[in-house]
Amino acid sequence: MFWLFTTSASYGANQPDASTAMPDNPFIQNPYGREVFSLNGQWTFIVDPYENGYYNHRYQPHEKEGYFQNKKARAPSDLVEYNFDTAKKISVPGDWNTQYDDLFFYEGTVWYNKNFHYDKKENRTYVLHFGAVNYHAIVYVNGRKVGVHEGGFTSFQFDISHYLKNGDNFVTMKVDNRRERDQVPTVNTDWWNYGGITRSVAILSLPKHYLADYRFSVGKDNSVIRGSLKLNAEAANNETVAVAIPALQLSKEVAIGPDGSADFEFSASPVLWTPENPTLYDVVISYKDEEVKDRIGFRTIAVEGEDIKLNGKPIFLRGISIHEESPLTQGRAWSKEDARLLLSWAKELGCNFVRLAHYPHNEAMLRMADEMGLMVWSEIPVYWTVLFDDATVYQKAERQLQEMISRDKNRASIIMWSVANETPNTSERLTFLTKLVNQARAIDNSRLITAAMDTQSSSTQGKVIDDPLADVVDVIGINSYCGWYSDTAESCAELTWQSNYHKPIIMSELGAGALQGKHGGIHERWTEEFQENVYIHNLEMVKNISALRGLTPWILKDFRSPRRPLNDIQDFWNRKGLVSEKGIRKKAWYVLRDFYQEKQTSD
Ligand code: GCB
Repeated sequence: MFWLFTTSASYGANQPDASTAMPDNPFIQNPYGREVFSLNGQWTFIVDPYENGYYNHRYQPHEKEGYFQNKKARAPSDLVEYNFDTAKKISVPGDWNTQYDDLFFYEGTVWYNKNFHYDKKENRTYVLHFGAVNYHAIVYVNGRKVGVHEGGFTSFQFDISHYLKNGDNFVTMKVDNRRERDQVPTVNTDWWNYGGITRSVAILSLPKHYLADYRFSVGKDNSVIRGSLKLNAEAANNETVAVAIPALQLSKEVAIGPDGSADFEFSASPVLWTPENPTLYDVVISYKDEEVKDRIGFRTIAVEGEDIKLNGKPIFLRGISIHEESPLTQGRAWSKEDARLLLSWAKELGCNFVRLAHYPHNEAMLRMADEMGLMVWSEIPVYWTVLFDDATVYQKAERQLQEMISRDKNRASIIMWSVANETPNTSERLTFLTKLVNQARAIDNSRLITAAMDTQSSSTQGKVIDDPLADVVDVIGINSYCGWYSDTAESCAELTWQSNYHKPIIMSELGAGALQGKHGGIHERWTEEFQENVYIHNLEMVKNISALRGLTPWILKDFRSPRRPLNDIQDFWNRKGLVSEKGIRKKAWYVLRDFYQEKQTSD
């Protein structure tokens, strides 16, 4: 058993001035299955491009006068050059770029503040939980720093029991989304660098000793359900946790070891989770006064030769790639409604699989995928050219990998973790990614590991997949834009693909750009007909890849990207969506839908 866990005591809680406190790890499993006090809604904010609220004029961090003090002028003569009470309002969750026109391109520091009243009780643990903040967050409660977090797409939390008061409180945050070379992702990506508190914020009220983490899985031959669980602290003698799966008439008192953890097992043959029948079971875990409920599916996933097997049966992954952008409003997606709509489009396309690119998506998306029956590729933003020879960058990537797996390990929908997208074929990269792959396997040996690669070479016969990373992963992802960045669409159908790895291949990207509603000839760029033609010939081409076990074309919906400035066509949208940013289908949509329909009948 491997736990991504350290007790909260080693972090901020007992060190009131924990200036470098890192978030408590792991993520408390199923935070919204606990007693939750939401901090979503209107916050106030101050844009601070010079970081005046953090540094003094000698460029030393403020100790007393920073904006985190949330100071007020008490007398008319007082000088306080900021005021959260009169500052503009901003919705949380939500990126700042799409809430104010003048922040559309803004990258830098923004301060957030929220005042709230809280009825604090004795003998409880209070944890401040964030779904995600892009990119760097420093969090203060009632003027005192509780911790920092780096990484824009993973959840984190701080034990604030010693900072929270009974009565009026405030949370202040410095959020900075500047891009830097030593970050993950690095400075250049092909997506919008939406800044802000982009996912939900809540205070979790927990017992002093609580159930921190748990994990369920089913044995290969579907005769046993295994699980493990962990308390936030060491356990006293003879302590037990009750675990039940009522629909299977299973329940058990599990004895906890002195370190606060336990393993358990039930003889059981649950109905296995599949995209056609995404069965989820209520599980109930009770420890002292706390009862945590979750909905969990059971399935196995494995690779055998060139096959991917779900519950022992070979499958073909009819997929589509998706960025975390709202189909309902502008900007980052975060809600259940966003998730439901995006995934229902994928379903209408005939998908049984989605690639959630290029970073871990919000938890609602994974829970919705569990419910709706979509298998998932989940990825960390090791994208293009992060600094592969930098040990600190490696640590950042590994931490994001751990945070992703820690949060989502109970989601049946996730069948593979991806460690990278389109990285250069160098020895530093191979060392870096091999370490990540090994780490992912050590934490979670129940899923497949993949990476999207664009390092193919050409022979006289066609394309050859030759990347040493292919030796390391379980499933090879290949990104190829035949007919868009190279070759003509017509030549793609003739292209053959060679792989000597004897592993399943997923065509993890293919596609072309089109402005929805622009029509013309099949060789006129940006028309729906051009995009449609590229799809027709690429879908012929993929039939030549004998080890092909799935595809996730690029991409479901047009998405924002600063790399796409072409006036009147792109206007800062990447136009490779099968639907426009308004949800209108382009012609290529129907080509892929027909291909998937055919595939489904022939499989
Ligand atoms: C890629 C990247 C993806 C880009 C896409 C494009 O290979 O993986 O992030 O958005 O190409 O549109 O060029």
